[in-house]
Amino acid sequence: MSSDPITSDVLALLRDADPEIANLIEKEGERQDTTIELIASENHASPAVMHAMGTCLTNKYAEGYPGARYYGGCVWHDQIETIAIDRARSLFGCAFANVQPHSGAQANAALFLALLQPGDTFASLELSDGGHLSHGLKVNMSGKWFNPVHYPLHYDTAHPDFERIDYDAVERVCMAHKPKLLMCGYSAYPREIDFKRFREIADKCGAILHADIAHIAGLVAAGEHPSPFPHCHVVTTTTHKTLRGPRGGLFLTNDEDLAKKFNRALFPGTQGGPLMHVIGAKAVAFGEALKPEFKRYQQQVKVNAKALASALTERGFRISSGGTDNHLMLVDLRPKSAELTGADAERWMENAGIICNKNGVPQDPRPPKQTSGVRLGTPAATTRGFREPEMARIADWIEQVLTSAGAASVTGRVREEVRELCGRYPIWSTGEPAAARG
Ligand code: DSN
Repeated sequence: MSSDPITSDVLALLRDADPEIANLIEKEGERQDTTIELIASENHASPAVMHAMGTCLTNKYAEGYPGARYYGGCVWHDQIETIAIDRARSLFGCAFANVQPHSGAQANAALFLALLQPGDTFASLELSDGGHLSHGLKVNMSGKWFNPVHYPLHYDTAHPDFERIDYDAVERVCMAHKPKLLMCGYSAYPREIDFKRFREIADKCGAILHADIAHIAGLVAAGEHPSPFPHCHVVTTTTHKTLRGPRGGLFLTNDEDLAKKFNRALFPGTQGGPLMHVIGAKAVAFGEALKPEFKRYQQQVKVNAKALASALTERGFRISSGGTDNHLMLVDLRPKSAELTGADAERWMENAGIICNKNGVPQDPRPPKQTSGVRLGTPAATTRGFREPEMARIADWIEQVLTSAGAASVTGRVREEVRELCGRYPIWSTGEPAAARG
């Protein structure tokens, strides 16, 4: 039975209406409650955020923008969307926000439509080194209809910035290819991004600078990662990762002309009706993020990430780039065992109740479905109240499970210990995420 009061309320109704789905939602609530979530892009949204999503707002078409809709009956929707926009602007300190993107990838697709013509060149990080599929993967629209060129990390082990962005190489790539758009912001990069340096390069090669801060949005909002503003022309993000809101996307800028272009490219360019129930929940989440306890939460996310990275290093794992400045780390499993793949590690850890995803490490010789590493993040575990001692325990459990090659006797014991620890840190015990209670 889930400790989440919203899911419990909904289940009471659903059990009669649709017992089959009710049963599966109940199992998922129980899974989240009793396992440790280390997927760096996931979090536990508050009951208030989840509640806003499960309301009558879902029933309404509100194509257009506040005050300029294509449907009647939008009076309350206009107010809700305007509040969401105003809170997003305050949170990120910028002049314009569009809260309608259904996801980060949708926001990026609209950005391409707004700023580029088919065949135009843009620059982004080598995707296998931490980029995102919407940053130029061959099978994605961004890679099929546009011309991505990629910049590297430092790959020389002797270099002091080993596995960090090679800014000189970014400049070389950009000066050679003159991209219209220069993208920074990543899915698996554990270090701070130097937005100022990126802007210098963008100005030199004549590119528009775009930051995709999907992963670090919560840290940025809390002042725990440097802001992309005033350096970046345009910013996209998701709202459900470190930002701890509903699943969705967001666009931000200080440039009125670019804001207008993006608005048209999103609607009617790439999306129809906005998900008003999600926009209501975004407003609630942005309100939560404006509170002082959100900063304390983000500080603890970083402290926990550093603690987990150190504890894993002490136990013989290699952390890509030697550590982390943000909420995530890439764990290279090879120093522990040459045979161990990320796919095996993900499966064995899940058997023990520790959830993560396999992830390539920079220059990984193994294919994406195997990988030599796993990506771990602390946003969700921090939400439920875990601190440094729990990070050390998690590192112990990971080592025990992986050195036993997933032996049933070890994973079974660890599964029970994980369940016991999670029982002492229920995600939703008082109606607020544990860490928000201060
Ligand atoms: N799929 C997300 C992640 O896990 O990083 C990025 O959108």
